[in-house]
Amino acid sequence: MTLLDTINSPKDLRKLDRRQLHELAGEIRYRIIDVVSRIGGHFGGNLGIVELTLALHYVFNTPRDQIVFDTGHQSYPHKLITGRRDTFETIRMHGGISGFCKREESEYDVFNAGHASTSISAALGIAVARDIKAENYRVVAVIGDGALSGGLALEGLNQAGHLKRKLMIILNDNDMSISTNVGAMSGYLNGIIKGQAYNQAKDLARGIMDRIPVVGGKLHGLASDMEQLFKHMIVPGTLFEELGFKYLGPYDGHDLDFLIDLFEKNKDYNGPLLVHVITKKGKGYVPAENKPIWSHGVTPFDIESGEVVKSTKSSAPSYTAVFAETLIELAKRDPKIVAITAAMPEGTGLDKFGKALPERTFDVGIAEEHAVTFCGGMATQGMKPIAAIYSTFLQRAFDQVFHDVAIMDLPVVFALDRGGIAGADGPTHHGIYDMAYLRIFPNMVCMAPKDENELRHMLKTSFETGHPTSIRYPRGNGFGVTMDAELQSLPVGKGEVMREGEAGVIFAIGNEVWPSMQAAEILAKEGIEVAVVNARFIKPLDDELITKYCRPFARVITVEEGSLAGGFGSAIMERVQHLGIRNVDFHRIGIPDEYVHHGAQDVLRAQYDLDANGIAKRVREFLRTTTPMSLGEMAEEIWKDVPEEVFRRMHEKGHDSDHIDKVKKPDEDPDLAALNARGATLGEVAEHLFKDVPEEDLARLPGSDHVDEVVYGLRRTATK
Ligand SMILES: Cc1ncc(C[n+]2csc(CCOP(=O)(O)OP(=O)(O)O)c2C)c(N)n1
Repeated sequence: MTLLDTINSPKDLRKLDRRQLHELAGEIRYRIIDVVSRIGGHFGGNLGIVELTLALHYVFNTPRDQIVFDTGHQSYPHKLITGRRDTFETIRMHGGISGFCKREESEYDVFNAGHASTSISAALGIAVARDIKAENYRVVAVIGDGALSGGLALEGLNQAGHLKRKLMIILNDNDMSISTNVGAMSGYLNGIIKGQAYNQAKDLARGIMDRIPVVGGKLHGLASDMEQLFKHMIVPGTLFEELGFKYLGPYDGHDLDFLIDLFEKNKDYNGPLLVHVITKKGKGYVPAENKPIWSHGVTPFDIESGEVVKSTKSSAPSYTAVFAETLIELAKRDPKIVAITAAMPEGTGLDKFGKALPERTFDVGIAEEHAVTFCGGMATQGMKPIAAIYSTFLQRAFDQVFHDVAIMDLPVVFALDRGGIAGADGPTHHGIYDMAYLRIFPNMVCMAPKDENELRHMLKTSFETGHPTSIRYPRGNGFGVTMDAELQSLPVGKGEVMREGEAGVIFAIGNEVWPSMQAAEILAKEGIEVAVVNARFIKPLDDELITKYCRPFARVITVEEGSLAGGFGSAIMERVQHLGIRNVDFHRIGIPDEYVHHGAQDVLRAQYDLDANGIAKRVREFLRTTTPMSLGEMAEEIWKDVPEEVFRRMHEKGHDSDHIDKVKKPDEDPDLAALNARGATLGEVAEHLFKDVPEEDLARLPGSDHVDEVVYGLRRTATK
């Protein structure tokens, strides 16, 4: 039995002595290395925060005292000692525990996260609520130096320094974001750390002066003035203190005993306190210490060698890699192209771009809002900026897309990686809202490639639209399709017919096009032929294709890896309505009104019927169980514009009553009922209704829209 096995909550932790705590730290580290090496996950940050987490839970009275972890990717040690030791092996798996803090999961998880830079604002909110309720507990925010680069964190600091509430902020500084941390704040923190040598010299000098008898005190005062001067010269400002915080640090964040004493001494400091600790990403596992960028989030690896276990999955190139290579190709030809990332060079592929064209690559830190406005500024000067930002993180910059780009119709390109279901990171990371939140802005062009080859052409096209343009593509590998050597410009707002079929039409977008094609093939084997359209564009939509396939009484299925609310399917429905086409029956496949849990992409896609089998099942059910309208309504619709006079003439000729009666009472016609039951096509229904009407009368019916429909339906049936 290990010590960790005895820790069911921080209460058990508090029973341990210091020596045992050290032992526990080792066990926690080992447990994380063991589990993450097998199932992957966030890694380096977790190894770096073991001592800090133990010291916090040891000193603070959790869960009454509230600890808010920023982003939450570094919460594994916290999870292990707050009741999730036995489920730890399920972390990030479907049905397992989350890789981030989640209130639904534990009373120790104070505030849900996944996106960075929220902890200070959330903790301040908690502290203010505490004060209003006149309660008395402690609030701690734990934030990394990377997350501190986010504007939101600075906004939180700004108010916290002003409000002066009792709030401890722990800056966990490992000099790393996912990549090396960037920006002036990062430089400032480095300056403080370098200033440590000065602090030590200062302490030494103080000690010497104190030992000089009598004049020691005076000298000390003089030294204190000198110290301020010296400090401002060597330490680059005391920013936090000037913002209203008491600043303590920098300290060694792996010195467990020291941290415990420090927190014990300062836990009741009555005001905003910033404790700056220095940690090492990957601490205690040499390959992770040596490769901190790799260690941030890992796939399974061999513990002995630290080598990544090669995946047996698709050898097709990843969308990210194709994006990066194509962008380099385009930028080499066009000196105006500049690429911007918000702290995600590796994730977006811009690390490669940065190596090829460093002077045209900008990492702005975790600052998506700034990234977008920065792009807007560049676009006003004729540059062609492309912001490569994960779909979910661009949500941060919704207003900047609107206010600093779209409303000025600036040609900024948004390359949205991780569009769709992102996988193990879960609800905070799925990129399922971008189609809904971008297509609403006038001037936007929004596209999604069906595969990695089309991504190349779309990327070229995106720089030619002259408008703000988004391309969304999924996490992971492409379909392994043949890649065209030459880049092509795609006609904006034009879709592509992939397949014809009479029973219905699937309008699919992005990575759902090929699964829709596979679904159509599954259905074809059952005798159900559906057409498939690759829409390519969410905006503008292809009116010609919509008019052709969304005829009255057509059965239209839309498929998207995105939210149904406001998404691609909604866009098609809106357009059909706008074009004045009536009586189209829709069925939309996508993400319903709920948050998608974490889990493997294929598992989640299957759950939402977004794989070939799921699409085929949904189309089959839709075609079988529905008709666009009830037969009675349909017949009424068909006959609605036929003038009374024609009815009368048909009646006089004596060959109408039967079927007109049937039309009036369709439910009494067993043949119609049978047609209804098997989900017959409009053509089949029309043929049945008209079967007794002689050719000459058909010819005499007025050429109204509805009659055209009937004739069109008859023709389609005839050509089957
Ligand atoms: C808004 C937002 N943008 C980007 C990310 C991706 N991301 C996750 S962790 C991280 C780096 C965080 O660095 P830091 O806070 O220093 O924590 P560390 O991993 O170094 O401990 C980034 C950029 C995110 N989670 N949220």
